[in-house]
Formats: sequence, structure tokens, C-alpha cells
Amino acid sequence: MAKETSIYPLNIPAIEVNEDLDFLLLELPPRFKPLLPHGLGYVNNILKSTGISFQTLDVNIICYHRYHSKRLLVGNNPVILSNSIKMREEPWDESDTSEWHKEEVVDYFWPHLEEVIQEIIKKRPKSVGISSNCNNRFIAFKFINAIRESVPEILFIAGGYDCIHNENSKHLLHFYDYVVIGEAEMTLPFLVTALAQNEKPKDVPGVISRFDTPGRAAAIPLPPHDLDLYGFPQYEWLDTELYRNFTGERHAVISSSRGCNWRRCRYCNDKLIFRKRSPAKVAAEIEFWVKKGFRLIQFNDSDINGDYTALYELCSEIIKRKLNVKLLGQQRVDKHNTREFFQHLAKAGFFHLSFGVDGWSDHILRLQGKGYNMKQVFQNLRDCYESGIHVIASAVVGVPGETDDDVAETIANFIKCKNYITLIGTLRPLELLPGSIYFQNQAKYKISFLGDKEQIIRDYPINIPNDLWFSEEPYIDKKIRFERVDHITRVLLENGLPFSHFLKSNF
Ligand code: B12
Ligand code: SF4
Repeated sequence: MAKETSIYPLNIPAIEVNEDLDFLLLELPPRFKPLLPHGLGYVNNILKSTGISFQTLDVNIICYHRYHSKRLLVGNNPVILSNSIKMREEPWDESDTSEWHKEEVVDYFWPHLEEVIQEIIKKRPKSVGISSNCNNRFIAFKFINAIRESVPEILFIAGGYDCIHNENSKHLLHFYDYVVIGEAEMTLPFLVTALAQNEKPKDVPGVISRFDTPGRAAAIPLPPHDLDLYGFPQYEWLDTELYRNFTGERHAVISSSRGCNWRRCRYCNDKLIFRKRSPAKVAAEIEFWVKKGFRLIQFNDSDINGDYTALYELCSEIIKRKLNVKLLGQQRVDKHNTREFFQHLAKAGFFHLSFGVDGWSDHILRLQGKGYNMKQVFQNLRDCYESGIHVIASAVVGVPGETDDDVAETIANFIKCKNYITLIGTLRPLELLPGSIYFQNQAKYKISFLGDKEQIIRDYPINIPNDLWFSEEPYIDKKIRFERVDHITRVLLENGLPFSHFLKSNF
């Protein structure tokens, strides 16, 4: 029997590919929550501007509703997978993405993907673009191979989260014909127009391909500068009513800026230059979603307060327009985040801010290159919380140079902030990401690999497995990083710090 909260039955669209397409744009599962596919929406806008014949197909949202409607209406709950283990009730929960890395889970969803494959084989679009991320990457490889066996002439283009840098995108050319590096506004129009004319362009700026001249220099991403020129995604390919979870919750996704104004955190590979949209245009976008019945708005900005005056102005605009919204986003700890600033944000509707505090002692903050100190962390979290905005805080543990004293200080400082933290969102060991300052300056940070470095990078171009690297002075390897995370989590739980359900369930 259906649960009371369920939105089913729902009119779920069929999987259909149009005839005579120059380009088919696909979102394969998973994208979590499920959110409006923000990047895909921007790519859809880019394609609209080219005049080619294209279709955007969000396979993820169709799989999501097919799965949950079956689970709730037919009573297929829990789903028992081929090896007799139970699939998690909500495989789209972003707090634990491991489900999609299990072969049995992919097998379970494969019949839906097979429908898309058969449609593509039948309708033969000239090229297919896939938004690749760390959780759908392997599904996409399998998907491409299955199509190539029947129709080898279709060209595949990758873009999205997996393709931020030249370095970590090269390996995708084993499967794809072209990879668009980073944001696509400046590069995709030329590429898709040429492909529509049956050309196979090579050495395209901002794009890498199987057809490039051997030894070509790295393709540099070409991010657009004036973001106001590109409008905002409206997801016209589907009724936006479908973008809600099985209980009916939904939220709109917005970027008021792209990139980061700091760009110096040493573990981070998000190195895009900061650009912002004009506050009035962002407020107009929010108003658009409010008129469509959305009240909850998530900001996808990496650095929402990268220009704090623009954020302040945006909030003034929201207040002036009397938009009755609830806003959430990720905020960087900063000296400009005064109590008055947070009060203004709260007045506009901010009710939830995630702070990537990451380092919880002055020493670790310096090691991580965060650009602020613990005094500012205390002030930011306190003033945010006391302004009525929920505070989500995170930590990254086991960075090069971190000592046992730092671990003790981390615990003490978390406890000191206990009354100002609504939830500890993530507390995780450092991951070594290609493109990060740590990765690019291994000698400086005393990082070594267990095995041949070049081979490890070839095998794991997106992130280096935890057990294949360590740092020295003091010695920190995977075991120590995980032990530190476990120890800090355990002591904080004992002291009543609020952890997300997923983090708690691991203890
Ligand atoms: C906001 C954000 C979130 C939000 C919302 C994510 C969402 N699903 O929308 C939340 C907090 C929920 C989140 C969660 C996670 N995130 Co996050 N997040 C971001 C962030 C900061 C911004 C994403 C964004 O909206 N950018 C703006 C839009 C406009 O850009 P875009 O989507 O990239 O699209 C452009 C291009 O990529 C390209 N493009 C996109 N699709 C396609 C397709 C084709 C064919 C082409 C040609 C081009 C193309 O064109 C678009 C327009 O220019 C990025 C960092 C970043 N700067 O991108 C990390 C990032 C996406 N997150 C990341 C990770 C790892 C996660 C988590 C897995 C973390 C975790 N362990 O819990 C989860 C799960 C993410 C998921 N799959 O849904 C990684 C992804 C790495 C990867 N290879 O997949 C990133 C890149 C951070 C990083 N540098 O490591 N995240
Ligand atoms: S972690 Fe956040 S603040 Fe630091 S460089 Fe990356 S995006 Fe910028």
C-alpha cells in the first residue's frame, strides 16, 4: 500500500528519443536528491542558441520515479538484489553515494538504461552528449559500449563534473570521442555545429578529442565571463512538477556566481575564477521559481559570498520584492560575515548555511591554506546561528603536517562551538585530488605514493585511492587518517555534537 506521504501515482514520461537528431543530451543516473539538473539546464540553453536539432533527456529523473513508484505502489520494498542483499530504500541520498558503485545496483537499473540504448540504436542521433560525474561514470562507460556494438558511428561527447580539468579528463577519451573541459558556454556551440555538419573537428579550444594532433598542448578551459548573457535554466524538456522527491519535496537550484574568489585551499580542485551575475537578475530568477510554486531555493555557488556586497544586494532585492522564500547555500568563513550581515541574509530567507570550515585549529587552518583563523570561525558560526540560520559545519582530517595536538584541538574547538552547530555535515579524511595544490606540489607537502606515481595517476585520474599515498613529518597514511576521523567522531558523539544520520549510523 502507498505511504501517506507518497506522490504516486504520477504520470512518468516514456523514454523516447526523437528522429533525425544532431545531438542528444543525456543525464544518466544518479544525480542525487533528485535535484533539478542545473548544469544540464545550462547546456540545454547553449544548444537552443545553436539552431541544431537536439533533444535533452533526463534519464535520471525517470529512473527515480519508476523506482520509487514501484517501491511504494507495488510494495516492492525493500528491493532484494541479485546477491540477496537489500538495496537502500533511497539510493539517491547524497550523503552516501556508494550504492551506485555496486554492480548489483547497476544491474537492477540496467533494464531502464537498456530502453534508452534501444531507442538510440533505432533513432541514431549523430552525436550523444553525457553529463559525467563520479557516480555515473562507470554506468556511462557500459552504456556507450553497448551502443557502439550496434552503431559504431555515433559520436560521444562528455562534459560535466568529471571534466573540470584537462588532467583528469584525458582518460575519458578511452570511451568518448570528445571531452568538453569545464563550462561549456564558449566551446560547445562550435563543436556541436561542426558535428551536425558531419565534420570531426580537431584541436578545438577548450575541448580534447580522439582526433587531436598527437602531442597537442593541454586544452585550457574557457569559462564565460559575463554570466548575465546566458539566462538561467528553465528545464523546458520536462514538466518541472516531476522534479520532486517521492514525498513531494522539491527545491529550485540557482547559481548567483561561478568559481571561487579564494581558490587557495590546498586540498581543493575547484579552481575556477570567480564570476558573478547581477543581483537583480538572480532575484528575477528566484521570482520565476516562486511563481512556479517553488519556495525552497538551493544556491549551487561554490563561493556564495565571494563578493559579499553582491550577496547583500541580492538579499535587499529579495526583501524588496517580498519573495517568501527559504534559501540554503554554502558560505565561506570570512571577516565580512558580521552579525548584521547574517541578520540581513536571514531576513531575505536564508535558513540554512553550510560552512566548509574544514580545519579546526589555527595550525590546521594555516596548513590547509584556508585564509582565516579559529577566532573568525567562532564569530561566523555564532553570529550566523544567533541570526536564526541553521549552521552546517564540516571538517577535513589528516592533512599533511597535522599533529596529534591538532586532533585534540579539533575536538576541543568543535565542543566550544557546540551551541552554534545545527549539524556536522561531513567529517572526512583528506582525499588527494588531481588539480589540487597538494597534488601539484607533492614534494613541498611531503606526499609520496605507494607504487609508481605515473601509473597510479593513469589508473586513478580523478582521485587517488586513500591507501596509495601518505605524507611525512609527521607520518600520516590511510590508517592514521581514518583512525583520526573515527576518534574525533566518537568523542564528538559522546559530547552530544549533532551528526547527520548517515555519519551517526556508521558508529
Ligand atoms: C553545488 C554543488 C553540490 C550541491 C548540488 C549538486 C547537484 N547535484 O546539483 C550538493 C551540496 C548537493 C553537492 C553534493 C555532492 N557533490 Co558537489 N558540487 C557542487 C559545486 C560546488 C557546484 C556545481 C554546479 O552547480 N556548478 C554550476 C553549473 C552551472 O555547472 P556544471 O553543472 O558543472 O555544468 C557546466 C559544465 O560542467 C558543462 N556541462 C555539464 N553537463 C554537461 C554535459 C555535456 C555533454 C557537456 C558537453 C557539458 C556539460 O556545462 C555546464 C555549463 O557551463 C561543484 C563544484 C563546481 N564548481 O562545479 C561540486 C562538485 C560537483 N561536487 C562534487 C562531489 C564529489 C559531490 C558529492 C559526491 C560529495 C559527497 N561525497 O557527498 C555530492 C553528490 C553530487 C551529486 N552527484 O549530486 C564534485 C564532483 C566530482 C565528480 N567528478 O563528479 C565537484 C565537482 C566538486 C569537486 N571539485 O570535487 N554538490
Ligand atoms: S574549498 Fe571552497 S573556498 Fe576553498 S578554494 Fe575550494 S571552493 Fe574556494
